[in-house]
This record gives sequence, structure tokens and C-alpha cells, in this order.
Amino acid sequence: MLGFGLSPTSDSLLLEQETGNAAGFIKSTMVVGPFSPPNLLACDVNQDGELNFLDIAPFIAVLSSGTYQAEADCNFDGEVNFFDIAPFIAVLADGN
Ligand SMILES: [Ca+2]
Ligand SMILES: [Ca+2]
Repeated sequence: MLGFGLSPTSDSLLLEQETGNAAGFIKSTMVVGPFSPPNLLACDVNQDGELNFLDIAPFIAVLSSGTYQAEADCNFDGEVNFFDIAPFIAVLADGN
């Protein structure tokens, strides 16, 4: 059995797999995430509570360094990469 669920103790998505035979069940849980908490301001990469041009340089820094920062993950897919650029620009345009 393969299932998905939100962890009750964190903001992580759990991927659970149960494999069974005559001897019993083995349950393995893989944590996928963590994902952004609801109160996180997406694209506020410099974490000053505002979305503006001051977030551009830190966003590019995170993007080019290959590291992960939740605020820079503007499309919430668990990675900071090329696909976050368009949502970043869209949020930045809305914020001003
Ligand atoms: Ca900011
Ligand atoms: Ca992303």
C-alpha cells in the first residue's frame, strides 16, 4: 500500500509504503519536504516582511548557489531553480 499524508507534527509531506507478507508488515515512511509553513511570506528572500526590489539580489544568490531557502521557493515545489523565476517576478510585481 502506498499512501500520502501530511505529518501531524510538522509541515512535511509523508510518503508511506507498506509491504506485507506472511511474516507481517513492513512500514517505511519517507519524509518529503519540508514545505513552507503557511505564515511564510513567499519570495521574501531577505526576510524583512516586504516584497520589493531588495529581494532580487538575495533571490539570485540563492538561485545561483544551488542551496535551498523556503522563501525563494516561489512555486512551492521543494526546490529553488529556474522554475521559481517567473513566480518570483509575478509576486514581486503584485507586491509593489
Ligand atoms: Ca523582502
Ligand atoms: Ca521551486
